[in-house]
This record gives sequence, C-alpha cells and structure tokens, in this order.
Amino acid sequence: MTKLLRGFFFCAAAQEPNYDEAEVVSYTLPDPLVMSDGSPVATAEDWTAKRRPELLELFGREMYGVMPGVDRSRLAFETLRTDPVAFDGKATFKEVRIYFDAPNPAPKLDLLIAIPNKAEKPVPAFLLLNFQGNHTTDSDPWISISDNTEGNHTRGVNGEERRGYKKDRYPFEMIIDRGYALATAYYEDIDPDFDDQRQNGVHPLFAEFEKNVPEESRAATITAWAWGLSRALDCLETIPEIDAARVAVVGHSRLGKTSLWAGANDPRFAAVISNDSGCGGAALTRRNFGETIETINRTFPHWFCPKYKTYVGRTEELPIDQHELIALIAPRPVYVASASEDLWADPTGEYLSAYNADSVYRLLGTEGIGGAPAEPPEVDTPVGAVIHYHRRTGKHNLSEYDWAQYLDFADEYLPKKN
Ligand code: GTR
Repeated sequence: MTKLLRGFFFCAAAQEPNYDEAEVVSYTLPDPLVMSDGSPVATAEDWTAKRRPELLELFGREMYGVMPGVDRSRLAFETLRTDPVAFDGKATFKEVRIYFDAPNPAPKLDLLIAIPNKAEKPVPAFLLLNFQGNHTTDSDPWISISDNTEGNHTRGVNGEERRGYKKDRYPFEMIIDRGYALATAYYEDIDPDFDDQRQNGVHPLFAEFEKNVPEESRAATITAWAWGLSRALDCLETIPEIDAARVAVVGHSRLGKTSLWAGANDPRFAAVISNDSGCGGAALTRRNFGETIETINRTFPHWFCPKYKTYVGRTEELPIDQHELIALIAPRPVYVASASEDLWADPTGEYLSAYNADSVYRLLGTEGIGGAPAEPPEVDTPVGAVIHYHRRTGKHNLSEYDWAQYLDFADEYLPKKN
C-alpha cells in the first residue's frame, strides 16, 4: 500500500455500526445490464462478450485485486495417503498434496477428500476451505494434523487437542450419504490470514503475472484464497472418482466472500454457495449496515487491494456493488445464505444482492430468483430457483440446517451427470 493511501485510510473516522433499517440512507445500485459507458446490455451475447469481462475487471482492479494466471508447469499433485474404510466403510479418505511451485516443497495445500464408496462414480463434490486445519473438520484419528504453524488460526493451538473441534461445520457423513464427495483444505496454507504486505503464502508466485498490474490493484488475500480454490479444482480434475464438472464451491464468512470471487473468476465451478459472507461478500456495500467498507478495511486491510480503501466514505462512487459479483456467476446456480442474528453481515443486504442479480440470470435464460419478491423472506423459508436464498434462525455459523438446504439445492440445480 502506498503511504498516501494508508494515510487517507487511517484518517477516516471510525463509526458505530448501524443496525437500524430506518437509518439506511437511500442509494442507487449500478445496473448490471448497463455498460460503464452507459450503453445497454440487451442480449446474452452482450453480457458474455462485453459486460461480464468489464465487471470482472472492475471487481479485480477496484476491490479484490486482479486474479493472477497460473503457470501449470509449476503445479504438481501427490496422493499422500488413502483410507478406503473411513466412516465404517462408507467412504474413502484421500489426502492429496498440491504443490504450487513444484519442485519446491512450499507453498503447498493439503486437500482432504472423502469419496462415498457406494455411489456411482464419478461423484459430484462440494469443495470448501476450512478455518483451523483438516484435522479440526472431523474426529477421525486417521486425518493428518495440519503442520501449518504460520497461520493466524493455528499458531500455538494446532495439535491433537483440536482434532474434530469444528466438526459440526463439516458434516461428512450427511454429505457422503447423499452421494457427494467433500473436499476441504486449510485456508491459511494458501495465504496466512494477516497483513504481511503480500510477502507470504502464494503471493510471491504472482510476481510474473503482476508485472503490468498497478500496485494498488494487485491480488489481495481474498484473491489468493480464491486462486487456491481454482488450484484445488485443478487437482480434483485429476481424480477419476470425482466429476469435476459438478463441483460446488462453498464458503463460510470470509471464505464465503472467497467462494463468490472464486466462482466469478472460474467458470469451471458448477455452483457457488456463500454462507453468511456479509460485507465484501454477498451484502450490498452501499447499505452501510453492520460491517462497512470502512470497518472491514481497518480490521482486515490485507483482504482487499489498496484501491478499495479509497472508497471509504464514498461508497456511492464505487463503480460496482455486490449484486454484480453474484451476477458474474450467472447462469450457474448460486446460493446465498444468512443467519437471523448475524446482523453484522447484513442479512437484508445479502438478500438484496441475490435479488438484484436476477436480471442477468433471466437475460441468460434461467429462472433467476424464481419470482421471489424484493422483500426478504421469513426465517427458515428458503426461496428462489437457480439463485437461492435463506435466512436461518440463529447466529453466524455454518450449520446442519444450512447444509441440508445446500444438498437439496445441489440435487436440483447442479448439472445432471452426462
Ligand atoms: C469477521 C469479519 C467478517 C467475517 C468474519 C469471519 O470478524 O468482520 O467480515 O469475515 O469475521 O470470517 O468469520
């Protein structure tokens, strides 16, 4: 970040979060079906050839940092271990290591994959990053303990004592029983979650691609995580039991922001699920409800590129808003979910994003949000079609209720097997 930008950003006055709907100032959303030069996007062809690339570029340049390419000659995958009788014989566990800079041993990502044994192969899959290491996602003693000691979430607390500690968020058996694989990896293996001025994780690998990208628009950490998700998909493409054309990328909270950005950039993701992703994810930035562009950039400056910080205090000048991030996933299925007590993430703003992406989905010939109204639905009442939404009762979390909806959604909207 340049000194000038830093100064501007840190001088911005800190404000109390607004949780009052009556205090949301009126705003005008940019129209996803109008080009930056004011010309209309009238056809699916206009969208695909002109507006989609324009919006993708804007989100990269102004917010997350431009998505780097990949040097495939430096990627390598190694199956480390296999357990054919996981979950009492219901599934096969694989641990596969992704080397991002082969033959160098680091950086790397260890993917834990559970594949249902009985289901007809290849199977569709959910891919999601986890917050504390693969061994925290289930109590099975077979799972290797993440050896990452650099991460924000794992420093000093990453041993046996954390095995299975977050298993409620990763209901392997529920997913396997429905015939899906679940692949997960520790997000800080891709890029540790703290501000180190882009020195650690995969950032050094981007140097060549970023030679012509201005510093203020270079890949921030959410982009690094999303880039890592695409490499995980590269890896899944090499596993014969997995149908890589039917992979739904899922993420909770900061990783929900990441799943949306990954899905926007990588059309190979067949569906995208964003759970309680909030500000910088599904929630509309212009509502300034709960977490805002100002607070998020103060607490997590590394998540977004320096250019984004220049919009603190002038959100109305942003050339984009988050409904257009969802539109970038069109026509593929997208699920946005909120929790009723998670006001920090602005459930109404999350719904309105999903709702306002509808015009693009319909232009591309889908049912979009299926005629659901502009008013957010009641709690625990999923609405929509290829764009789906629910607001679960309860707190900020990825719960069994959420997964039950995602499984039904995947059954209905993931492409059918060839
Ligand atoms: C919060 C942050 C949110 C969300 C959340 C999480 O502290 O303000 O934007 O990302 O963390 O990832 O758990």
